[in-house]
Amino acid sequence: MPRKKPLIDLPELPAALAFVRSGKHFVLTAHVNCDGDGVAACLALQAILRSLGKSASVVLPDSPNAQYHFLDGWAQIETIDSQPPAPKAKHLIVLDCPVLTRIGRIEEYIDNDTKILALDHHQDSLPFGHVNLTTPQASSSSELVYHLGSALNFKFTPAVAEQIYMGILYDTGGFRYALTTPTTLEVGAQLVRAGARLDMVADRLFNNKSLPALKLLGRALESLQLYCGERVAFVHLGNADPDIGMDNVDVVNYGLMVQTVEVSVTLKEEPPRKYRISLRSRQRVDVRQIAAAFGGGGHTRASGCRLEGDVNQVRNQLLAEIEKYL
Ligand SMILES: [Mn+2]
Repeated sequence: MPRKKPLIDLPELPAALAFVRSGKHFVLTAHVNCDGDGVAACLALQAILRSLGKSASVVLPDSPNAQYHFLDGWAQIETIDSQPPAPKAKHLIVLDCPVLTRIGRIEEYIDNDTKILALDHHQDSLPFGHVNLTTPQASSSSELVYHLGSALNFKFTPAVAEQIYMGILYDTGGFRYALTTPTTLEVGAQLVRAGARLDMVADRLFNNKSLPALKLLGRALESLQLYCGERVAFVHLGNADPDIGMDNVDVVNYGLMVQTVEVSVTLKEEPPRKYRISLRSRQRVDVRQIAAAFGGGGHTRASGCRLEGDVNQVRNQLLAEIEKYL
């Protein structure tokens, strides 16, 4: 059957198609603390596989943030804790995850016979799958699911279009970050044509804070301080602050609203003396390299890592590394 030329160069696309066609039951998963892109990509790919007569379950290492509850298929998401001891998966698809160790207890699904398809767009993505549909050219894993679905001749329903649209919107900050490509915009247009309600999705994704989350944002912004000639912003949330997920408040993005700031950093303590660190940069600094210096990773403009110690120590360690790139 003649097929339209793909919008993106994916050398492993034929192998990914063969992988999908050869399987019957698929387990889909994403990294621990799965974000909006990971959830959306899993749900959309699940729907695409089911349309081919396959069975597909989304099983995540932990519960995703409830703010994505409006996505079709949300109620069927399973977490490994809700499961009896895992039967081994013959076909496992790992989405939005650069290294296999980040799937946490989902590893229990894997044995020597398990065939793995990795689908990811992180720059530091490792080819841990038998098939690796990975490229940093894609804005998001959700965008990759669109390309895979198109190659499978999937007819995008409004529900699936909205899942993918939300994943793209999440990872591109609403088509604003540098990883947005002309292809991403074309995919967005196709999804709107397929019935994605762009105003509804944007509203649910971006205007969706709980009151405690919004108040936490206020407290977090109170702690904002500038360093390195006002080029670095630090925000600190303590262990006592409610655990509503950093994701939920996007605190780190607010640092970049200060006009002089190039790098914005958020420290969330959880548990005491252990910090989850989010890094964002405006234009020049590759924060992925900064995160990598501490064993973390991510993207050029958005990355994360973890550090232990007292808050001043942690801040100074980060500042010393950031200064190298300013
Ligand atoms: Mn992603």
